[in-house]
Amino acid sequence: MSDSGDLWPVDDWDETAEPIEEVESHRGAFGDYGGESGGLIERTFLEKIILVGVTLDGDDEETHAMLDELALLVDTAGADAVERVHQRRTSLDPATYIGKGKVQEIKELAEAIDCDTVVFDDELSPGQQFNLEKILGRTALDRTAVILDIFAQNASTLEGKAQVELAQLRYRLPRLRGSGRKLSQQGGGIGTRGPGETQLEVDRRRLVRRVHKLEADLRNVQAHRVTQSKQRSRTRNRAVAFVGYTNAGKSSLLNRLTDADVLVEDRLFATLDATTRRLPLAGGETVFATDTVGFIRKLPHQLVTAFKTTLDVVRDADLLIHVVDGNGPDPIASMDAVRDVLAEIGAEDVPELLVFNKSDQGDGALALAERYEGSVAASAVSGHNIELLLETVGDRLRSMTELAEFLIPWDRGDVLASVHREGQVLSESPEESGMRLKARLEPASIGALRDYLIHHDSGSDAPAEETAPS
Ligand SMILES: Nc1nc2c(ncn2[C@@H]2O[C@H](COP(=O)(O)OP(=O)(O)OP(=O)(O)O)[C@@H](O)[C@H]2O)c(=O)[nH]1
Ligand SMILES: [Mg+2]
Repeated sequence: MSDSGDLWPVDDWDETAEPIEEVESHRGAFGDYGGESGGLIERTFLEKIILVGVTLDGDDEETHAMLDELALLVDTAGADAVERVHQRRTSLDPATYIGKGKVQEIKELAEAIDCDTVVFDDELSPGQQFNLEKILGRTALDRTAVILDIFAQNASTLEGKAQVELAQLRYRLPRLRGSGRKLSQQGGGIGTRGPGETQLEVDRRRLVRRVHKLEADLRNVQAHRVTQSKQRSRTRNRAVAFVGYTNAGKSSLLNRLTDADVLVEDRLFATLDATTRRLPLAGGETVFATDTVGFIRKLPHQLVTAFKTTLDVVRDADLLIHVVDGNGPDPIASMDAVRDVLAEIGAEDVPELLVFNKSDQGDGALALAERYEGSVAASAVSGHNIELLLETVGDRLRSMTELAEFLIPWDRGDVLASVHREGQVLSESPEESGMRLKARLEPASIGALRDYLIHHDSGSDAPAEETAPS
């Protein structure tokens, strides 16, 4: 076994260090990071994977639940999780994540069962990954790499592909050094042996250039979106966004409500691209409803930032329909994970309507709906409570606005335009001194227009907010 003296120094990327010897070979291609836009996993055979989880201060049960989920991720990525290794520690080893003795144990296990790759449930630092691969003699990956791989497989549109590639590159760049010679050959078809430092520098420069190109492309997409949403706000249709844990049933609900025909699959991260449809509500008004990418615990930060353009629609929504699998393994933990990501993208203040989906599958969804006031238990598959859901969405949106009546002088076309822009105009009648109109507006907009206000009905029919579980 190598002692830690041979390992990559943690947090110390010595540019002049000798290129490492290639690790003894293994079949696994799971960790080969693909080409410039490819996935991370070679699927010419079903790779055998060992999963590794560490319990720090939580309980073991939580770690095992995370490992269950990791096994599902590995399965979705197209490999086979055959063994699990679990360790309790008071802190993570900065050089090898788990203890060195445990690493040795995993190496022996991997040899015994002829496993190709070891996947760790937390993001490994580049140094940890390098050291683990060196000791284990096989690919060491983390949860982030597996999630990135699934995203790469599922990306279909140009924007989705660009976002995933950007996330992958941001993940790869700091690791180029750590994987040394091996990666500089595989990083995109250079293909010659023994490239050493110079080749690494070439690779790195090439990847950085590519990152800049993708960032610029995505900025263009975003600029286009902003123009579109400005056009939309002129007609002022309100917008709701479906958010939630992956596989909760967001796309199924959008399909059920709008004939959206979005791909629904019993697989993680089936949806990557946002799809927007008109959703007619019970009261006759129409809102825009957008289906979005699913979230997961420990969602890679690289993905959250790369998907910024897609996720802007969440931050800008008037209401989030937070879909929870009411019969999933740990609905509360998944809700917390979703809220963490919402906070990360700056959407924590957007009002949220909780929907406990899959009520056809068991009592979980109904029990949760009782516990969270204002929430709805429903089923996208059986149609249970779909009408109630539509009504609740309408009520929640209306509760955010108030009815007001204005008289706007003829010479204030700008004010008239701003009422149209900011609210929903219900009626307009021309009078001698100006235009009289009734509109629904948010209280702040009404405040700004108070000089022209002739009647204001602030009696709000707002339903109670969700309350925390008792
Ligand atoms: N029994 C039951 N299954 C459902 C329900 N809603 C969705 N599903 C199933 O759950 C799985 C995931 O559904 P999707 O609509 O793709 O879930 P999603 O939230 O869009 O998932 P991602 O896009 O992967 O994040 C599919 O197999 C659906 O058929 C429901 O109300 N009841
Ligand atoms: Mg979906």
